[in-house]
Amino acid sequence: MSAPTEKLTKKQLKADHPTWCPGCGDFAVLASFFNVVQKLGIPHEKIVCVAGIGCSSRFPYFVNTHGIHFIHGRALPLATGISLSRPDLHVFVFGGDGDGYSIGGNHLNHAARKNVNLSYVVMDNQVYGLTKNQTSPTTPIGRRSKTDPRGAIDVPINPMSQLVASGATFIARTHAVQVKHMNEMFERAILHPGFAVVETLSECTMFYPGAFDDGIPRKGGKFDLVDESARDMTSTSEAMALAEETEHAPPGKFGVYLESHRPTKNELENQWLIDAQAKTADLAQKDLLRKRFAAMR
Ligand SMILES: Cc1ncc(C[n+]2csc(CCOP(=O)(O)OP(=O)(O)O)c2C)c(N)n1
Ligand code: SF4
Ligand SMILES: [Mg+2]
Repeated sequence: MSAPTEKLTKKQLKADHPTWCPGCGDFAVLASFFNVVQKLGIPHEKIVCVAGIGCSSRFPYFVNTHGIHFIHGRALPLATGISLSRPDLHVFVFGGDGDGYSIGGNHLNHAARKNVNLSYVVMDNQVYGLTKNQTSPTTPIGRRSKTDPRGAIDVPINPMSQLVASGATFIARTHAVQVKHMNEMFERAILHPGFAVVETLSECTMFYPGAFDDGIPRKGGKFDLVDESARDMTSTSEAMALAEETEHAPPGKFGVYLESHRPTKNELENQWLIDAQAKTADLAQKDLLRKRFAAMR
């Protein structure tokens, strides 16, 4: 991580007042982002926030950083380009379960397998909030919505097993009411070199109130943590077993499921550039590209 140029304050980081409904879980995610970015002293000018479309994806409006509110489901390919072309920046992607697991699901697989260096927070409320209550890919069977008035009939995806299968190198799960835990997960994701995802249960108080009460002890639920000391944190098979346990015994486990290391796409591309420049009398990167395109004609 690059050295801070000045100590960042919350006042500097805040932008428009969030337009989310009262009590929406996304407020806590925003507060956590402010805390962690301040704590880590990331230089203000080095932060980029990218999002797709959805209530959660309005995030870039509420932070005073470089940012783009992009196309539904397409935040990851755009963020990949930013990360690869400006490896000095800290690239954050924010979005919802619909944006990330439905319309953007295939991009998620590819950004993960490429191990692009960025941090991705999925604010999963198990519903399409912005468009006012449709079934999402994580909506449980039986839940009624505008698209399933008699209750959802499709088996929901398991975000954790999908992320493990896709090749993401850092995968964590947290709950927006567990602020300390969420801060810790975000901090570890930011410090992870590679593709880091934090699946964050964030309640839609307007359309799906109480969805995550079973993970809130003061409401009679349990907040059961992953025991990292008893696990091989680099093992995809152990992470997959944990993901299955979470699917079959809600609310499941919270914490880091997988923390593994392999070269990032950023590092591999950079090495390719260094090798190519060594063979071409240190041609500038843009001239290398021009040469390549000319050869393809
Ligand atoms: C290509 C395209 N298809 C559909 C939509 C309509 N749309 C906007 S947001 C959204 C779903 C949002 O759900 P989610 O990503 O879970 O975010 P939330 O609002 O719940 O935070 C949909 C279907 C759109 N904007 N663009
Ligand atoms: S509709 Fe739901 S997700 Fe959207 S701002 Fe309101 S509470 Fe939050
Ligand atoms: Mg949603």
